Amino acid sequence: MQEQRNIADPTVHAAGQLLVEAVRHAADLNMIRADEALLLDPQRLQQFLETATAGRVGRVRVAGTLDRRLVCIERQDGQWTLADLSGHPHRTRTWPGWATGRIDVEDADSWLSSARLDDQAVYRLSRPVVLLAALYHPENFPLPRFPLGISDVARAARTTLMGTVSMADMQLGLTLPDLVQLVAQQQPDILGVSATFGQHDLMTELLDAAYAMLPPPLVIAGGSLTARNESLLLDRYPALLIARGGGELTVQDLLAHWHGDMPLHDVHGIGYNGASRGEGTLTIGHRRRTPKPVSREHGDFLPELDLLPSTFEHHGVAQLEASRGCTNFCSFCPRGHKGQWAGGTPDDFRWMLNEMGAVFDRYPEISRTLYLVDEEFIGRGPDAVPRALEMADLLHGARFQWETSCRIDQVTHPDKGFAWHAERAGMWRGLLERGLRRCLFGVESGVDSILRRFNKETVGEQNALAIRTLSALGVPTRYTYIAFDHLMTLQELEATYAYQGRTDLLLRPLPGVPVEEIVNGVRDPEWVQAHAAGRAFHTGISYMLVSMECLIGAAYTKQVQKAGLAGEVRPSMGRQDARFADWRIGVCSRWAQLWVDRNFALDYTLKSLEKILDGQPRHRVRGARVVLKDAAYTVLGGMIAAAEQAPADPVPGQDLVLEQRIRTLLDEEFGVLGDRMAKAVTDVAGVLPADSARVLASEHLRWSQTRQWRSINASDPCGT
Ligand code: B12
Ligand code: SF4
Repeated sequence: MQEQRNIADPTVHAAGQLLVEAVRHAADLNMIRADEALLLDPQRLQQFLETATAGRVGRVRVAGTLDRRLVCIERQDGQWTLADLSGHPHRTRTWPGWATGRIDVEDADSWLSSARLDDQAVYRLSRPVVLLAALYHPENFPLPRFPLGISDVARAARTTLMGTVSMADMQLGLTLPDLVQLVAQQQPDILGVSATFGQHDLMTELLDAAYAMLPPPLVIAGGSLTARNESLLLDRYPALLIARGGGELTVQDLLAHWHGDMPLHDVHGIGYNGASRGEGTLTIGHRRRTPKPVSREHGDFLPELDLLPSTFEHHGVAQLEASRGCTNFCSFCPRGHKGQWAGGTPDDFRWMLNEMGAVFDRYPEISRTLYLVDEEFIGRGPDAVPRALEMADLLHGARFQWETSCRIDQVTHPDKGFAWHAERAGMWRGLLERGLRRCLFGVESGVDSILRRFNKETVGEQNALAIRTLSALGVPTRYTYIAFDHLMTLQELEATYAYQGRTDLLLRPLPGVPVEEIVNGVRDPEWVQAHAAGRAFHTGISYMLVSMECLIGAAYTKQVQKAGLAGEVRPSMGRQDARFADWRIGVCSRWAQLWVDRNFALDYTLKSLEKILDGQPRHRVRGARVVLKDAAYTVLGGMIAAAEQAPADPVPGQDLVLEQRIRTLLDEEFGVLGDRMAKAVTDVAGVLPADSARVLASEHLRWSQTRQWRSINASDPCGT
């Protein structure tokens, strides 16, 4: 891994000045200082330098990662000027193996030096031309998020100093026809496509266009969706490569492969249609998979920031990972793609937070919040607590608020004693003091038999203690909860309803109370009663009435298949349809989804407003969302009561009776909700800024005028 710059190093912010010096060294020219944003994007920087030095120098190349940008300018005397914009001496760079004997730096003790580059070196700095594209359906998720997947892959590619890497993200105003046109214009040697759930249609349209080109680029597809529908894609596109896990080492290997340094079967983490031994051409039917890299084998998992300014210009949010993978194997969460937990080291983050902070500084209207999309922020091991606190210190020191996710067993654990719990409670307070704005916990159930089926490795009582502890500590939380699953019994659904209705879980925040008292108190019914918030647990659940999704490759999906309940595979969504073991729960789940879908856009609008507001307006918006949650809980109770009256064994015609009963129930409840919501929206509108009030009013109008129960294909229980 490359030596990182030190945050305290005065040269960190001086890259622009170093660039001026580099141009003076190469062309004896006093160039105006480049806009700092250019330093984020090597391609634009290269174009800027070519224009600024036109006629006075030969070729210009910009390579390397954001923390070690390498500017190469060919001088008129045939030598090159090499400038490392980090200000660190060239000898401290981890030069790729291919550079040995091809790049000869005269003064390796300086950041700025003359050098001899042979033709092969110049070729390697220029090719392959790599275009990384991220797909997106704006109609489903209006809020853009900084595209970490392609940005991480770009960083890994740039460490090799091979080729040029540019990125295109459909979240940032690019339509699919625009993207197809970009590919046609740019004619990349390698096209990398990143796709997540629901983007299969976009993927095939883009791949059809790419493979229609003559010659077609080498195409590699990665991301959560392709990990699920690998074989479908390989059937349709014989030459396609699928990145089956973290794409960092894969892309580095692929660049080496493109230059003939390694055979395809040595490229880590890909699935492809290989030729049989002795055959020279691609033959369908010889599916190959190469070993996946172990976590962090490639180095860190940090992004390039080319697209961060544009993300902000499109009112998007900044994302980063402080760890990767998870410590558990829940049965519904396929792990093959995301892998085992590996924590980033705080040292990796110093300079990155500094760079991100500098971009935030240019967009003062954007809330200085980082979304750490970790699956499990805290992780395991004896240093878990100090590491988490150190990470938080860094974030706080860089003036960020932040949100993240982790498992509930980071708060309470049945195998651990008082001291462990007190340390953890102290840690949560410490994280709050260091800018933690909210943390998501995937509770998923409070019923032990369901938790066992989900392989959550938690129990209902543990969840209860954790919810009490977190609320007493004042940690803003989001809890996810899977209300319906295909294998559940009606008794389990009843127990689910009871758990969600418990009023002894959410406690009042107790800022002055010592953590030791809280740890003991949450286990003492009298203490709990004295400090209860007086709200049912369901008011703290992010998305009510959620049903299990059987993701392709998940252990739960295999259980469903074994029970003979599996239906059609939907590769475009990365999942498989399934029936419910108890038909009555199936009817409830379907109508619950219709309820969710009918309220989705209004709830999403409220949620988005909540994200950008503070103080009283945020509080009122929250209140309006609770009105929706209360109604959902009433609906759940009504549906269960209706299901209880239907026979357990399907009797012809009974399904229609139950359907009708539930439909009537939902219609009635929606009528009641209409009045409550109108009042809540008026309440909220009074404290909202004018443009937000307009958005809410128009969404509320649309919602109140919708007359149908219709399903849409968008849900957001990822909770991010
Ligand atoms: C943000 C997010 C979302 C956003 C996505 C919107 C957006 N514009 O980004 C929203 C909220 C919409 C969302 C929705 C869903 N999500 Co989501 N989401 C995430 C989250 C939190 C972060 C994604 C991310 O940026 N990851 C970090 C980057 C670096 O990882 P990456 O994208 O996978 O990229 C790496 C590799 O995939 C690969 N790669 C990716 N692209 C490419 C391209 C090339 C060319 C190459 C070589 C490699 C490559 O290399 C990258 C670097 O290693 C992840 C959790 C996580 N930490 O991944 C969950 C996660 C991906 N989501 C998940 C799920 C289940 C969903 C939903 C299906 C949930 C649901 N039941 O509805 C929905 C889908 C909704 C729908 N109907 O379409 C699961 C997937 C389960 C699994 N194990 O595969 C995850 C892992 C969370 C979890 N543990 O449960 N999600
Ligand atoms: S659901 Fe959450 S806790 Fe379970 S394995 Fe997936 S990321 Fe880990």
